[in-house]
Amino acid sequence: MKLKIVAAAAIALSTGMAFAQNAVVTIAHVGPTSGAIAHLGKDNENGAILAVEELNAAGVTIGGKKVTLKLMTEDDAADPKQGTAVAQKLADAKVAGVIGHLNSGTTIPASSIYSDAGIPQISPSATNPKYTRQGFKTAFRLVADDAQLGGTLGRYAVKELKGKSIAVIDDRTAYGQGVAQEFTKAVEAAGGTVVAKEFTTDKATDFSAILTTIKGKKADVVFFGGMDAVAGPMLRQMKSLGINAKFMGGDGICSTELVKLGGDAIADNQVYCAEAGGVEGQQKVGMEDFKKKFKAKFGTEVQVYAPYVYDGVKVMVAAMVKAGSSDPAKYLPVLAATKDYKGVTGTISFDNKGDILNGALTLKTVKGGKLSDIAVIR
Ligand code: ABU
Repeated sequence: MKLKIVAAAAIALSTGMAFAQNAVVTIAHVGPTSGAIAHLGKDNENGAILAVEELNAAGVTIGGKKVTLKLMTEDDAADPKQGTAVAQKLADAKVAGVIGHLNSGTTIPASSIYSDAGIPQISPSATNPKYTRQGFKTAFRLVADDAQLGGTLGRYAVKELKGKSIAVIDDRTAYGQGVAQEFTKAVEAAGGTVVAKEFTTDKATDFSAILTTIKGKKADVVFFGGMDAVAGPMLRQMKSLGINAKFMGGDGICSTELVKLGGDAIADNQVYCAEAGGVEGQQKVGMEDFKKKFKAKFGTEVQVYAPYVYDGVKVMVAAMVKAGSSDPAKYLPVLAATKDYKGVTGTISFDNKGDILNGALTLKTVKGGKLSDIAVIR
């Protein structure tokens, strides 16, 4: 675990702000910045850094006082135990709010610690429905959930891809298992047949046994509930075993990294996935501007969820400004009442569970070595 405090001092100096005279409000970001999906954790963390820098540069006034935002960044390594240790550390530090965690497997156990401490938590990417169904007033989510993801992808597999023999693999995580179950339910409800249910882990690298079983069942669609770091090597092994099936997954594989990891094992229109959010029409302009700004600052493309982290920080700070206080007890009800906040990820309002209202999905495929949008679905 590492603790870094970034942005505030540098911004204060570069903008000439009187850092020492401003009250400091500390917000934390948590994600896996080490391990197999560190590229996703770093992507999210960079979204938070960008938001805090912009807010400090523009100047933030809360309750009539100028404040400087300080960002604490923590690594949970996508590990549930490390996730709860970090959450306890942030609760002890009395941070004003938390943006994170990235994985459902860390977000859900951490959420009870934040709830006990009264600290608002916004997850930009955890999609397991349980997160916002525990009755915690402090839990918010900026993306659609696995029921929506798995349901849409399951129907698409049967109705659009015309899958006749569908295989399902999951990585046994809270996310992977949940999204695979929702996918299976939707396939069966749409009249499709699941011919194999296999599982692996989020650290596995050899899939030859389960892929050989799937090949024997003549699957024409393979769904994987898990993350890009596992899906990439799985796609390569499918190719080397001569499996030409379509490959589907949820938001965990819908990253720019998947295209790199899969490389020439990915044929055009073979891979289908869904990001658990999406913008249409005029809102695309804001998202494109964000992506350009992000690339200019960090030198990398957005993976998936950096824009949702960016909006998470901004919507949290907007609630503090509106409440006139960064005290969680005072700004939490204002955050919960957020209505029609215009973010780069779309219009943000929360329902009474803390879920995004009218959440979207963006269905994508890989074509020409790039992720390409098929449709935004609500
Ligand atoms: N939603 C995909 C990645 C994060 C999760 O575990 O939910």
